[in-house]
Amino acid sequence: MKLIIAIVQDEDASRLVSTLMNEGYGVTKLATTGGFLRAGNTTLLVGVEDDKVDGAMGIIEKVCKCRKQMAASPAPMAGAAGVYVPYPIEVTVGGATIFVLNVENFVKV
Ligand code: 2BA
Repeated sequence: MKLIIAIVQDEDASRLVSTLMNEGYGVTKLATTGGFLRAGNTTLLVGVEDDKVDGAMGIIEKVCKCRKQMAASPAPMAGAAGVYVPYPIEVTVGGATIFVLNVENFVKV
């Protein structure tokens, strides 16, 4: 068994959960925050049998879109007067950041 941890954009989360559930996957949805943008995103936990991993990954790939977002620079440039001024940068977020972990034990009591 595997545990898929998928970090996705909030805009894709609802459709992704519905699609996974409709296809018979169990899903837990967590409200999370990205460290770089400090903006909300969604993390899904999906426990799956080994032969279902590809199916789940295919759904995640199909549903989750890349989007461009503007962000303040993490390390501001020095301004002319010696004041640090953050400058905007464009980042491409998504489709999804996915980790697939081996599950040692799965118990429901
Ligand atoms: P954030 O950390 O808010 O990052 C949002 C987007 O900002 C990233 O999109 C990437 O395009 C950009 N970015 C992140 N760190 C950067 C940096 N040091 N310099 C320049 N640009 C940077 P994604 O790569 O699609 O990541 C989306 C979200 O997935 C991340 O949100 C974070 O919550 C999660 N994530 C990504 N990689 C991760 C990792 N290795 N471990 C844990 N979570 C991760």
